[in-house]
Amino acid sequence: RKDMKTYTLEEVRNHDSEKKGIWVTFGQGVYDITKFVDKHPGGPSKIMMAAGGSIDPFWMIFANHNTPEIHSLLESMRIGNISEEDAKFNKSDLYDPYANDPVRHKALKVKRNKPFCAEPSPPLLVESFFTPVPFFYVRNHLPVPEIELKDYTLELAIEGTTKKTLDFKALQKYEKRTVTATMMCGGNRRSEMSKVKHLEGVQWDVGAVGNATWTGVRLCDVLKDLGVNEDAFNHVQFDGHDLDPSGMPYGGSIPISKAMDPKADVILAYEMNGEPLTQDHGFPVRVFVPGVLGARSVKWLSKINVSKEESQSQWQQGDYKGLPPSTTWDNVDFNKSPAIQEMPVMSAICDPQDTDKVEIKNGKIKVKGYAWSGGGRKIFRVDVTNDNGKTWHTADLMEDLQTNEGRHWSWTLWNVELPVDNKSKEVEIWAKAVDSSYNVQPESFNHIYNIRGLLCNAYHKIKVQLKQ
Ligand code: MTE
Ligand code: MO
Repeated sequence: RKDMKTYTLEEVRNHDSEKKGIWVTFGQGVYDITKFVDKHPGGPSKIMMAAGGSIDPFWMIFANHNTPEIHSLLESMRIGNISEEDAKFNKSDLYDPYANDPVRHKALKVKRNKPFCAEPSPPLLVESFFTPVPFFYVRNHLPVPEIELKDYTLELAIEGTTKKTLDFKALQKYEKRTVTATMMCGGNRRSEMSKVKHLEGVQWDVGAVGNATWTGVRLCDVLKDLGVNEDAFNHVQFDGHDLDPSGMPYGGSIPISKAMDPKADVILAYEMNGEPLTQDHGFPVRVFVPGVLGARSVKWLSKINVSKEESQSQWQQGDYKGLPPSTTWDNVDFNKSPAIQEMPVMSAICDPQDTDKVEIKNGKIKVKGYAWSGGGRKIFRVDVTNDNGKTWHTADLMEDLQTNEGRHWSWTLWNVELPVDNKSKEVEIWAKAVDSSYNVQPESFNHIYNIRGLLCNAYHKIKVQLKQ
């Protein structure tokens, strides 16, 4: 690479538009990314922020870009170098925006460090109906913002115009409510879908899910007090205090019908399992939306905006959508697919885990897991087989708290004893759940594959070794 042409920072700076060509630097390299801009998975606007400049600081925020695949993609667009002095100058004012992230429990398995993404081990997950907060999965997209309670404000707006600003005390004046509910990431179990074809994104196992009590005030009470007329709008948008390098917050939205329905139990939560929210889970206030994917439960809530439109955030418009199986990164049109809200029926085997060695007791092995469906649908049944579906065993569903029709927000833990053939060394176990709309999980990932790796709800299949 030493034989390549050397450019000045001035020359790079001049290439900041489609007309003149779009150049960026990374370390000492100069790259012509003009043709790549439209294909950038994060959207052209994100990558255009770096046009004519150094992408190093962006990659400190979007640290997940720091992979061998992306480096070789970038190298293929290299046109030259900047001088060593210029590269030093580019780096001089870098600081790590993740330096102040909180300390996490060792039991969380880190899937990505910056931004922080981690999940508990599956056997630990099904030990308790309520997931202890230190073991609750964390999914951050940006550095964790540090907010002091005395400085916290929540802006309430209608079509972008601020109508009211609440501090923490003002928010607490609304009636205190608690809802018990499960939250699941839209990408839970992505690592299994990845086996069909490689997927970008956090390689979640089955642990991007947890169950907790969420205490705070009802969104419908706050919106009613604001005088919102449900029929005049379509969506309620949420922004977080976590900002990307251009100053854009994490954001998402839900339909106004859900936001204003007291029975939808949408909470502006300041407690989780009876304790103030921790920094990772959105201190001091997050919205919690039961029955929908985690992405809409915006943490570090800074603003609520009632609108005719959905959130324009990248995470509502260009991510967390269910795409068709044959769509590729070259032909994807995110406008054609609706944003995911309610999640489909899901289950997973948690104990034992794939490749575990299992003890046989009285000719049987014990299997434990969870099942859950979005939209408040209850789990009616979990079917488990260890002979490729010739025989299905009905699992015992553990008792749970919420039985209200259509408001079954919590997961169902289950267990079953499977009779096994003493002579076999290995068994394959499959699990599938049935929800109260009699929705069933699809048998395999082959036909639900999508390039975002979302809605990964095929039968869970594991292989275990039998101890003889
Ligand atoms: N809210 C903000 N402000 N920033 C985020 O990165 N991640 C979302 C959602 N809310 C996110 C957010 C996603 S994708 C999920 S799955 C959940 O938060 C995870 O919540 P948890 O980290 O409390 O488990
Ligand atoms: Mo998520």
